[in-house]
Amino acid sequence: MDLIIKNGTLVTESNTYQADIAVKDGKIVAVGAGFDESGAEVIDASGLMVLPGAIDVHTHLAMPFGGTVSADDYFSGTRAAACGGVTTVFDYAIQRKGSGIVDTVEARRKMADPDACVDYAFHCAITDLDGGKLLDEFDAAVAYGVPSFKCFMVYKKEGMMVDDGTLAQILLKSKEAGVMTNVHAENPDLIDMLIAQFLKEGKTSAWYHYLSRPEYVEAEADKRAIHWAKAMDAELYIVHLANEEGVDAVTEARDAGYKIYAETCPQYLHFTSDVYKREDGRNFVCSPPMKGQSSQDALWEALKRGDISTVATDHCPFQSYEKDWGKDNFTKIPNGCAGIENLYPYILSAANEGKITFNKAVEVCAFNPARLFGCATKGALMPGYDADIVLYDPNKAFTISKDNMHSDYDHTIWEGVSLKGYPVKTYSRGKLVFDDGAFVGEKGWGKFVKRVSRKG
Ligand code: DUC
Ligand code: ZN
Ligand code: ZN
Repeated sequence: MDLIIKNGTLVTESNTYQADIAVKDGKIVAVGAGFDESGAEVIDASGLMVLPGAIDVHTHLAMPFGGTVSADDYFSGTRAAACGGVTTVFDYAIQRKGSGIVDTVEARRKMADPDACVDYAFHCAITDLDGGKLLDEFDAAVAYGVPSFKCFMVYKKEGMMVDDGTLAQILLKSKEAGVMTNVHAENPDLIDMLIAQFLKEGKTSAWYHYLSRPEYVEAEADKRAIHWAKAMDAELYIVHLANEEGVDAVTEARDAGYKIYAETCPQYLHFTSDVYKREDGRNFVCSPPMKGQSSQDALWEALKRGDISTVATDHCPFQSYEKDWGKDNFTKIPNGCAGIENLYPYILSAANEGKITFNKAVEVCAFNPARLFGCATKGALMPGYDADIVLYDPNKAFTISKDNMHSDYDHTIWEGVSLKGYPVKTYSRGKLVFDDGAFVGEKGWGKFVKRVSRKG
């Protein structure tokens, strides 16, 4: 045995119990008691919770966007992930006109491989089907280990948006190929109309970012995507769901038996649109924007009932000077916020405060992401699974500051937020990568996760 974690309280998506974990060659080999300790490193986890590492299925590392590139690359982003108990990071590889799916993913994989500190995977965002040719590549992408694609229903000017016809074709082909279709759902025409109106009226503060993308802008696109998925009887995963009407539409479709899944993000669970009235409101600009209190309440309720399946971050930070480009014009603010290091601590703190159970926290941050996106050996503490393990101290108080984070950004929307409990150790395939506040991992340790398709 290489490592034995003993005397801890194991928390899975369905169970909480006392047990020891034995690790060999990066894998969990046994869960129980009375293991032979000879030659093994033995960690006493008395008073700690032992959890599967989180899986952040939504990040944008080194992403060219908004006239710049997001502040965390594959090294700093995955270093921060490790320090927040995230042991697998899913990034979005954006396909561009003229490129294939596998080529697109391989190019990003080349960037990630020498840098990643924890394991990583990609979804491919398809922006152009090349007259249908890309549909013929779905099977090859699945065989390569990428069984999930994204459609942006916005970002027309940025050349990333797909129209309804393209979305419908992708949904149909995805069903056949065992692919999960992810959508960023907002209505581009409504956004353009509202932006034009506000700029004409000289309304340029960050508050108008929210008002140009209010609840109904997101809800319309959620409902449209759900409509198409239902009509095709295809699976659909709505990323960063943030509005109440969308939650209701997802719930209704799920109640009727459709395979519709939703993700939300910690920022939507914690902040409301009021942040855009603040002097530093531009720092909170992301799309979709934070919404009103009733949407936030609906998100928590849906999370508790199981109509929101995952929590992920949409981690896409920009530096203060870049956010400042939009001080006098909200349309010039690069969209995106930090979150990769805050995901698990935030959701676990919510559990520690009694808002949800610890089992639910593990379910939405580790178990469901692994199952929905085909990580066959991740998201659970069971023999044969990767030893991606977090030790969590429920009694450790922690206040988030950019100075105790491990990203490359110079500010965070989470500054000053206090948490009850905090991870104290993270293991990635049995290797200690985070220890009591410090990153102790290794650049290049992270491996590409070859995922299995929705067909198994
Ligand atoms: N939204 C953001 O805020 N940033 C990156 C991409 C996105 O959809
Ligand atoms: Zn998005
Ligand atoms: Zn995103």
